[in-house]
Amino acid sequence: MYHLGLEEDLVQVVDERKQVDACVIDFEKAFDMVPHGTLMRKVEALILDKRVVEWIGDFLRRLIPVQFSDEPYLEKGTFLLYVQADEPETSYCIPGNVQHQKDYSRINGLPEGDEPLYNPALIKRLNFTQISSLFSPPISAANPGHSLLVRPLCRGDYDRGFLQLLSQLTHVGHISREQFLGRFSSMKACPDTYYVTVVEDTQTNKVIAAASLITELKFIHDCGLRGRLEDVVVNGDYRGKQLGKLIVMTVTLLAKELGCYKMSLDCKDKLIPFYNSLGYIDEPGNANSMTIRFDSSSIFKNPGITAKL
Ligand code: 16G
Repeated sequence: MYHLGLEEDLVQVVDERKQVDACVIDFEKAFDMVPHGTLMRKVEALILDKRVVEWIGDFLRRLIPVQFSDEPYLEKGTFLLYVQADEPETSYCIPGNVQHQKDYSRINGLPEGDEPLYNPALIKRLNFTQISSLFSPPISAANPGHSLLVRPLCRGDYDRGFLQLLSQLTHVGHISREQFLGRFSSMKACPDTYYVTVVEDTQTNKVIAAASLITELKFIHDCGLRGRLEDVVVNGDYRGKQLGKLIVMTVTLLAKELGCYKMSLDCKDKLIPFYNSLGYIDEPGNANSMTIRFDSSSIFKNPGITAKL
């Protein structure tokens, strides 16, 4: 097997009139969600050369090395596999490229051609059945309701009203497209840390709810992972559709899925009953959240501050 880093190499193979069949394998599904026996039975049911089937079997048993994608819009675990039917032992595995972005978006239910902040497959695998009693009528991240889509924040959400939505929560400021994209890239450059999640109304192409999970690496708790729930907001026009519960529980289940040992939040006092109803509690003797603000207007007004910071 050869790893081809350049599209030109593939073009060359085609130029040499060798047959090249292409298929996309999603590692997450292949390795983590689908029993390999079932997957192989499905592969065997396809009309493929026997050696191709054997090659995929070897591949699933990790007997064949695989190069993961370096492309910024493709998550680790998504790559393109070219299996040459007459010579499967010389099949190719290459990172996806820009041409495949549209397919990637379609497969993952993202706005066409857009880039997600994190792997959308993580949302799809969340198990809402364990919290089904919270929702009436039943909804989940996979089935949030007519024309609604729960997904990671995407670059294009600058134009889908994400910042205007956040301004219903607190001060946002005037953020240019460049600033937004720069911050998005910075978040994306911190692997496995920022999980900004949104609900989109696909009829209006507007982001109408959002919540963020931020994970924090710890030394304590056996080098554990702590989750923080931040920036929860639902567009006022969409209240009464259980979207607050939905977006909070989506990132809460995500924190659990990612192995966080706890998830915590700060909120306005009036929202305490809402978060209590979702399982968040003021732990006895451990329920304080304190703040020091560094904006010049308020820092010296905090009682008790005697030294200049
Ligand atoms: C709320 C938010 C917090 C956000 C803050 C903004 C939740 C659970 N909490 O406390 O994430 O950062 O409001 O308020 O969404 P600020 O502008 O006063 O910092």
